Amino acid sequence: MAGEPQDDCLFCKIVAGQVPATIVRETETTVAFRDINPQAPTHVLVIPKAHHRDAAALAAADPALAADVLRETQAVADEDKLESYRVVFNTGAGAGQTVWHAHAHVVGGRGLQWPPG
Ligand code: IU
Repeated sequence: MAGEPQDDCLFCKIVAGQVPATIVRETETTVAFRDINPQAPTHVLVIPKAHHRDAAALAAADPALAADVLRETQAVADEDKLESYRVVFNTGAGAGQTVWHAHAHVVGGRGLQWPPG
């Protein structure tokens, strides 16, 4: 069911404290942790604690929670003192999504090219 923890979901396990992660921020509804394979000096993932398979499903099921995630991307950028940064929601396998629990990548701390690959 949407929002319920999934046994086979790595990010649900991070939320539950069953898989270690370098957590940088936590709120009642979200967790932010450093990506295990960083693509930039700052590469943090912001996730809702509730399980939703991708950003589109999250926004459809719980717009307030989607807003919480977005607000936390700004908080992460502030914490790492980033003047500019990129927020990415890879949505679908063709866009590079590999973990099926909605997450925002906050990437910064170096120059970023556009368009992305
Ligand atoms: P993607 O947008 O679904 O491809 O992003 C998943 C990210 O999760 C990716 O950048 C991984 O490096 C990251 N990640 C992680 O931080 N910790 C893990 O244990 C695993 C993946 I598996």
